[in-house]
Amino acid sequence: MPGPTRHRRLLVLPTAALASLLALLISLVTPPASAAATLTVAQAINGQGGTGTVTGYVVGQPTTATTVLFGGFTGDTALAIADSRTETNTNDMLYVQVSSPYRASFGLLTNPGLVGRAITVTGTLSAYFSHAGLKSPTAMNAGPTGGPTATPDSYYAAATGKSGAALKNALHTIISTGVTKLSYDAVWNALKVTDQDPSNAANVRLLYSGISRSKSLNGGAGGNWNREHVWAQSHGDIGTSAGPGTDLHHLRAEDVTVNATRGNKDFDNGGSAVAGAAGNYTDADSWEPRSAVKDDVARMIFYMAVRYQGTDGFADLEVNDAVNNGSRPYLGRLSVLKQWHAADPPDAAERNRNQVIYTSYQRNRNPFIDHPEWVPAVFG
Ligand SMILES: [Ca+2]
Ligand SMILES: [Ca+2]
Repeated sequence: MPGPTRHRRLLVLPTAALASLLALLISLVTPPASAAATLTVAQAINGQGGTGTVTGYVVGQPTTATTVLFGGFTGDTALAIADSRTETNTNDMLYVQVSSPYRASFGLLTNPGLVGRAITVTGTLSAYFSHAGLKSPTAMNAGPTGGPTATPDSYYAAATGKSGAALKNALHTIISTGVTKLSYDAVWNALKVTDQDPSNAANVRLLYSGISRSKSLNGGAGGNWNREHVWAQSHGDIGTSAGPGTDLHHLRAEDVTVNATRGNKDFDNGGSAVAGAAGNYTDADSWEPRSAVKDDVARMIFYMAVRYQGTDGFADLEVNDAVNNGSRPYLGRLSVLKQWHAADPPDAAERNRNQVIYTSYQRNRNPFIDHPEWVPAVFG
């Protein structure tokens, strides 16, 4: 009785399993090009030769075999793509030649907002800049904009599945570990890269006023731009020593006069129009930025509240639902900031800025730009 039963199982059940195994083996050993499968960047690096179609994230512009620009782009002819949006090691990148038909849509000088986007490109898998590459493309397509639907990123692995205080704590650890802190003086040159005007590489784009102004006009005089602390310095006395007062995630280029008018006001709706900064409003206790950057401002404040928890020599910064916070380590108004965030998702320029700060300066990211859904998950 047991004998025949075992025999039937051997004939029936393993057949299905063997069929699955055989299909898997066929998929593994079939050459990618003939299968028309889309390759990962790692597969394309390890399988140079012939033609192929590769999907990866745009991370920068290669200039030598070992150098990739992550911001301040200088040309439209080459891209570096990787399997991770946060890749910084050139060994794990594929260099893609951008031939003339594709430069208007895929050149990084013209399209700096492509950084962080997934693209799929078909061409010859051969060396470019003496580095694993893809040349003579015959098709290039951009995938959907980044965000929560993009490939899971190892950077945020410890935050996966968490919410509330547990998520806040996990994100605090992630964005506080291994960071590089800039000097206040180094912020000048960093802003010339992070706040570069996408349509004029000689200029910075000012946050509130939206004005495009020469990078060389940094300083303290009228008509100059200077370093705006979106989390106002007096709120928690963060100052300008290396730390929250020099953190690029909330420092922005702004006109000297407009910066002084904002002062240390909390953020809220309402007030009178601000001279020299169209679309901005202010009253005695608050500042309302122009609509295009309201959401950016909100995500900067949320970043600061999570990044600074009172454990590194500075105050525990928090968001509250008040204005007139003055020198307290709070910034408001929470309910309005949440509205501004929810009304407008991160755009290409904001995602590019986050990537540049990560790759070129601080080695940390604003999680609320990468995962907008984490704002309600942390702040209710
Ligand atoms: Ca007000
Ligand atoms: Ca905090």
